[in-house]
Amino acid sequence: VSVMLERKVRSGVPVIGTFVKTLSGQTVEVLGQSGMDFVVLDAEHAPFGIESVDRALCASRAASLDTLVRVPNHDPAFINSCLDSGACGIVAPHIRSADAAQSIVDAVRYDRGKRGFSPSGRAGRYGAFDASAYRQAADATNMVWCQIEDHDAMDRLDEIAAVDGVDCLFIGPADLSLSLGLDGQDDPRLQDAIKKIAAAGRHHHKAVALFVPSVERVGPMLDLDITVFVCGSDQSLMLGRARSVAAEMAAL
Ligand code: 3PY
Repeated sequence: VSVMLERKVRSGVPVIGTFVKTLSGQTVEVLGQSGMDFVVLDAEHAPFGIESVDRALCASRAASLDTLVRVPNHDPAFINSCLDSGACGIVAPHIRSADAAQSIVDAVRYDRGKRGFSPSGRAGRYGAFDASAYRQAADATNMVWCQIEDHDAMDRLDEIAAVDGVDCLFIGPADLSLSLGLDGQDDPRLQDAIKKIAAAGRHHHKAVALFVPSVERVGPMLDLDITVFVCGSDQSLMLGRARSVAAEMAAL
């Protein structure tokens, strides 16, 4: 059970992480040496199943790296398995209503009475953690990040942000711009939507996160009280650096 990331996110200290799309524990171990605050295993857009999620979470535990899982859908059984294996939070894609947000909270928090309880996984230290202490610690620290990336979610920002147990509104700019019918992410209408989501987060005292392709985009977002950033992925970081090495070589 991780305490650090939940505290940082709640207190508004700016944090940065990246998506992990490669199904290898070593990738997570390497990123554990990077100084990043967290990683998100991307089971929505990379071929993670529960066994590869489990292996990656074993590596993140060894590397002391806070790790969330972006789940492919809202299936409570998959969410439960990710948390039992030691994820410190769930990133739920395409949250469009308070009901959808509530269903994720119900799948994550034991105190809602719907999540199946097992202290015998990695998160419960294989049963070595006192069961009720584990349950309380899990409820206090496991996070729910709701992705806002659909035009219909824009009409329900307040009701989604108001759901008790939602910790963070995570803006997906690529999907949101597509859903709003915009041509690209530099469209000012996307910036307006980002400002509205940030305002809903501020109003309901919820953290707001944003996917960014590079850190250059972070500065102006801090002024909107957006403090959580997911920057690229293991694969985009590797490709970017490899391309610049190749380009530097070609320029000699
Ligand atoms: C988006 O930009 O739509 C995302 O989901 C971030 O990965």
